[in-house]
Amino acid sequence: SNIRAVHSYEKYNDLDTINAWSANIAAQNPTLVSRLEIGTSYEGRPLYLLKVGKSGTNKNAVFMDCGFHAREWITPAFCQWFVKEAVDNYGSDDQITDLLDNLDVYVLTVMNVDGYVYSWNSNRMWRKTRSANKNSACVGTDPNRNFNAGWCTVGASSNPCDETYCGTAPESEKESKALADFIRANIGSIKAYLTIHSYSQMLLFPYSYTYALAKDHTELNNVAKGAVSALTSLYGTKYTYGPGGTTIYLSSGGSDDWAYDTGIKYSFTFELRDTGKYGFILPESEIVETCEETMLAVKYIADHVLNN
Ligand code: ING
Ligand code: ZN
Repeated sequence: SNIRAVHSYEKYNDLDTINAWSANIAAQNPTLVSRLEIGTSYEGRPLYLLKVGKSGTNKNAVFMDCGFHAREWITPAFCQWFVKEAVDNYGSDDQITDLLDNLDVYVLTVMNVDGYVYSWNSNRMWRKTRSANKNSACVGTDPNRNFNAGWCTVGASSNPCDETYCGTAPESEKESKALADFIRANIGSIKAYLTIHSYSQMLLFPYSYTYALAKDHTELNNVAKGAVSALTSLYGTKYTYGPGGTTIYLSSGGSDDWAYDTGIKYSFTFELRDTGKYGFILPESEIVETCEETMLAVKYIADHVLNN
């Protein structure tokens, strides 16, 4: 249909609705939000990045992405919610105001745009990108196995028909390459990398491609502990936290491990609600609570970045 749905923060929005929303929120809040295009997807869709923050010189930044995996619909909903909270509360809430005066937050609301559209129109459980694979009828690469961090060594597949297919090389996917290129171009200012997935209720940090502890393990563990405690304080939602390899499973080519090895110390993967009752098909009735509690964890991490 060519009739665009009305945007709502309390519902899942399709990609056209999200793109119209992002254009609008930037136009309505020009001193706080701007929209950049960091590349295009395999199927030619723009990859829009929102830059959220008060203009200033030499600001540090946090990069946050949602929608790596197509079916994880709660995650683009959270990225939209984050931007809403920023524009609604800047100037009235001291914590948000301080954060946005001193940090820019780059928000990639839907990383895997082609997969997201496919999950709306054809297969609700789609995970990967939608790129064609040579000599195979199977479509797509797992974008979270497609980064240069122990690439395709463990917990990833070299078979294009598998859900964890690592692709033909690190950053073989246009979406991964665009994200990595943007981070490399801004490596001096980006101090934190947050990648939002679902489900499992976990806060993960490097490493996932090895059991070796990260150089900053103790600090990352303390930050994760504080962030989880903030999240749980709102509705009692229980989260586990720790290195990806031991907390969820060993897997290589993840964007958080790549960001960490590229020099971004505060690199975290969120696994939002729930723990499996609804899984990827989290009901819309849980969007508001999920976003409210996750905001507390993200603000906790951003505060830590600001003060360290
Ligand atoms: N989970 C992540 C996945 O890509 C993960 C877990 C995190 C793997 C960090 C590697 C690095 O499998 C989901 N739900 O996608
Ligand atoms: Zn995921």
